[in-house]
Amino acid sequence: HEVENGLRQAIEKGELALHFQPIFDLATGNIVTCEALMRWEHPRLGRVPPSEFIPAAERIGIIEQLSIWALREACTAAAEWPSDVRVAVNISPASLTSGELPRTVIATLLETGLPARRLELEVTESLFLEDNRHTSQMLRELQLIGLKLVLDDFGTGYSSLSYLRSYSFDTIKVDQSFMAAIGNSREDQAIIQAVSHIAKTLDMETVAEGIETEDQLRHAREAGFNSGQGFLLCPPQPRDRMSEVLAAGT
Ligand code: G
Ligand code: G
Ligand code: MN
Ligand code: NA
Repeated sequence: HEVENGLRQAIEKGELALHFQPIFDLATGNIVTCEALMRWEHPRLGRVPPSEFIPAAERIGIIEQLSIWALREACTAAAEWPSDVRVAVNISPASLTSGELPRTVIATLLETGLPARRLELEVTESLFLEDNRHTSQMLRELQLIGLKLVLDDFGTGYSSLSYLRSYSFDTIKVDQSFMAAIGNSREDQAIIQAVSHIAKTLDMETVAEGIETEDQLRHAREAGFNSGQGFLLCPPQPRDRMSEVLAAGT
């Protein structure tokens, strides 16, 4: 309960922060996107991981407020970066159900001055609602604004392939569990190659996440992934370090 009660006030008390993790083009080595990752420093409990407080926010019905906060913070930060890399914001599927998201996004882009083409929204596949007309219509509205939609944690949901058919995502981010043991798993190697092939055929980009070793990086490259993210390439960075990270180029 301390988590749930504390979370209700976390925004006002300024306890939430965004960190950013660069995503690199595997062909050029350039940063193409930075993913915003929420951090919460509770005064007594210390750092509470998102895997704990995001589900808590969903339970107590404030996930939409958290998403709006993250969206505004991320767009504000990105508008000040010294290059035109994109910023990716995680959107909990629970925030898709009210139908307000497109309007909120438009208002936030106007307010922060960030061009729509510099925003990506990541939607976690494993929590996706079943084939839902409202959801697919809203996702299309979001794309019409000019931003990109990323299907996050791909391969962990109940019907991964049918999401590709029902919704028009721009990018597939393959779940890091497929990269974890890639070096000695013929199965995982076959899966990431197949996903890469499907994505190319459907005109989608691919991101490999959870790249921690040179070997994993090589497998992602050889499978033809467009970009990669992971501790090997760059861990999540506090917001005030991003200008430096981006100025360093790569
Ligand atoms: O950064 P970390 O590995 O601790 O993040 C754990 C999980 O929390 C990830 O699945 C990530 O998608 C999720 N997460 C991080 N920040 C946000 C956020 O701002 N909104 C939502 N909905 N999820 C987030
Ligand atoms: O939104 P998503 O679930 O994809 O969030 C990515 C999460 O993965 C973040 O919590 C981030 O801190 C974490 N992460 C980033 N790079 C790595 C990595 O190389 N290995 C592992 N295990 N986790 C990572
Ligand atoms: Mn993500
Ligand atoms: Na993910």
